[in-house]
Amino acid sequence: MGTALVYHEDMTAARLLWDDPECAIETPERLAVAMELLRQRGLEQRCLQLAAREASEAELGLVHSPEYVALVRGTEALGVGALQELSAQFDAVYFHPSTYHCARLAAGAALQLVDAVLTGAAQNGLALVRPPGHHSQRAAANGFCVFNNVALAAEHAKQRHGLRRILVVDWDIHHGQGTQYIFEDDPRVLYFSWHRYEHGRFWPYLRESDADAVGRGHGRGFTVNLPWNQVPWAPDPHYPQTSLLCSSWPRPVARAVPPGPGPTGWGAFGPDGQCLAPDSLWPQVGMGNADYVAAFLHVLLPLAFEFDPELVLVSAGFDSAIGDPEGQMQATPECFAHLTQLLLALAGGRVCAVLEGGYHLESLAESVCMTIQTLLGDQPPPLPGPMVPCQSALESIQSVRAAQAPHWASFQHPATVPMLSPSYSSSEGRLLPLLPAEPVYKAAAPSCPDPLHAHPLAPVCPAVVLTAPDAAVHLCPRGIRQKGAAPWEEAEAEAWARPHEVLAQGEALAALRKVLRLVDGILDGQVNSGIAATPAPALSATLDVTIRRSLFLGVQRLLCVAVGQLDRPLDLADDGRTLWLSIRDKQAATLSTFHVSMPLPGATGGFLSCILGLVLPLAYGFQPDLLVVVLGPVHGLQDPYAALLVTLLRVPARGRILALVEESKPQLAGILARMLHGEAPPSLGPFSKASSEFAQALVYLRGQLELHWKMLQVAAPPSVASPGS
Ligand code: Q9C
Ligand code: ZN
Repeated sequence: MGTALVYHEDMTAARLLWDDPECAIETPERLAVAMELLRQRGLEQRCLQLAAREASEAELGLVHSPEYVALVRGTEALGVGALQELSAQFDAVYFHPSTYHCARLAAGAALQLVDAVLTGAAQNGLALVRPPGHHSQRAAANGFCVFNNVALAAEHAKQRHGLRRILVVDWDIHHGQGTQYIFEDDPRVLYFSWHRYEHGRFWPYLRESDADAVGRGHGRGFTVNLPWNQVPWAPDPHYPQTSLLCSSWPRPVARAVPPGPGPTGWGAFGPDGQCLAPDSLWPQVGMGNADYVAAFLHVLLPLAFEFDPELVLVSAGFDSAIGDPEGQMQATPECFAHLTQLLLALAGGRVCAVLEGGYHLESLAESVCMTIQTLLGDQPPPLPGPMVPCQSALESIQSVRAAQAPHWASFQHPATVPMLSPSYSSSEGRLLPLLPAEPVYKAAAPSCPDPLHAHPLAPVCPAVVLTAPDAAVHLCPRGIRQKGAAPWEEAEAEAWARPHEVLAQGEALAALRKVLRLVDGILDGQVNSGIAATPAPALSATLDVTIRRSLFLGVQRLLCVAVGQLDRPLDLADDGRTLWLSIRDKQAATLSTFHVSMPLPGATGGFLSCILGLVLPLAYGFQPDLLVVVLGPVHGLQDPYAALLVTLLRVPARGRILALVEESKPQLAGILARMLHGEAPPSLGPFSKASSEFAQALVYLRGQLELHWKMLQVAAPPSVASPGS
């Protein structure tokens, strides 16, 4: 089952026939240029290519009134004067004699995509269409939209396929008010939209685009609006003095930057030639990668997992990407790879994206490629720029969480504790070493021999390393080949094992030899990820050797997520190269910025808030070169939880994962192997709320860590304009 790409060249026929600056950006080239880049990159050829069909009038009737459909049908026969006159009756709309045909193809493409995914012909897909749909209402065209393609797809999935829970994610930079109106009283469709809002001063200037519009009647809590209020002419005064991306697209090649003091030095340029320059030169205007990822981690995903959708529809507008004249945002195309991969953890991976806006041709085409490539299973490239959400974004996130709290258990816990004084104390009462003053990304200098590319990495088969031969059956799920590399020489492995008596014994040493082979294989790029099993008593020691070997080989940032009773290597330096996160039967504690301990979450809600609220924000802030995830004794995670943990961690770790498990758990190893291979995790089942102790632990850790790990923030810090308050 692959990725469907639904398209028809006829959709390039409609165009603006008179002078109208507002509509001039919605051009046929949008589709042509995106398709051309997909071809050039060899992506079209990797997809299941489907020629779009026209939606029938009956299908259009799922959402639109017969009178409105008849009105649009009538435009086929109109002359230019009459078309212009009719267009003027709507807000930001133009009709062309081919509009009816194009709009029926666009709607049909969305329906076809849903059919392909719900019948199992494809696992996921993208419909490249125009005109767009999300502003279109039951009886009105609006904002370049004629028929509401995504709303029709959702209604079709409900009525023809019997679905009861559909998530619509609208990442276009405009509010899809059309979709909101259509489903505002419908609890079967959860509609999430972020949009440029500027406190109501941005098109379409609607009161109901604000965070306090949550739906009506039975649909209360099933409309989620995240308005962006940062205004381009007022740079964020709170934005930290860090580097950020130039606000130009395409990325500039290295150029001279005036000398002067700066937190990371001057004139730093990233590997792709993006310019990392001091804040004062390019103040933040519009939202960037960190803001979008924070919105997903702290707003959309908690709700989405609590909702547990059967299908995810994406109103995939790319006017929210850098360079777009409408959005004026800063998020780079790579961000859409990350957003897409995060969504693939939902609904068994059934994700259908349908194009909406996107008016900067190059940025649009690049972002479309990122989305398709991620749907195809390739690993996202790293996100450029510092992972620090801006003040304005945090205010928006805080307000939507507050507005939705009555409707979602995920938001019903206290969000903040009073700011702690600088002398932090751990839960054990000891004084903590003060958080280092240097910015997070200091440790994030160019790193280990990682073949980092500007484009997603092609999927690489995860290696599966075994100890007991009879476990092979479970450890090699269908479709996953086992790498047949020879284990390490015994003498060499013994040298690495030396401090650990437990590794001297035959079976443990045999496992270690394979684990070391795997570490080397991941770090020299032979495999992207792998899973290894070892005898339970040898797990902590094997982990210690794994970490030492990785650091020896030059890993600059190693994230270790240790679940269960495992020991942190005693001599592990607290130098920022290793971030140790343990989840076990102990109290929450921050023993340093790079050594965090969290209790085991009992309930679904606790587990989700641990992953989304703590683990992923730390991983995004740290940007590991390698993630070692270990499930040790008494790890307490049922298989679906472990599967979700690994699936979600793949995104910030960009697939570079080494999973260690006990050899007595072949079934767990098999599930993790499938996750590393890109299979979607199973649903967690009915949602249960986190215990208040667990929620408190999370709040405590956030309070301890968010000054350093800025992606943990779910609320804006107190204003710098009023110190001492
Ligand atoms: N300067 C879509 O992206 N013009 N529609 C707003 C503000 C209308 C956008 C003018 C923009 C419609 C699908
Ligand atoms: Zn838009």
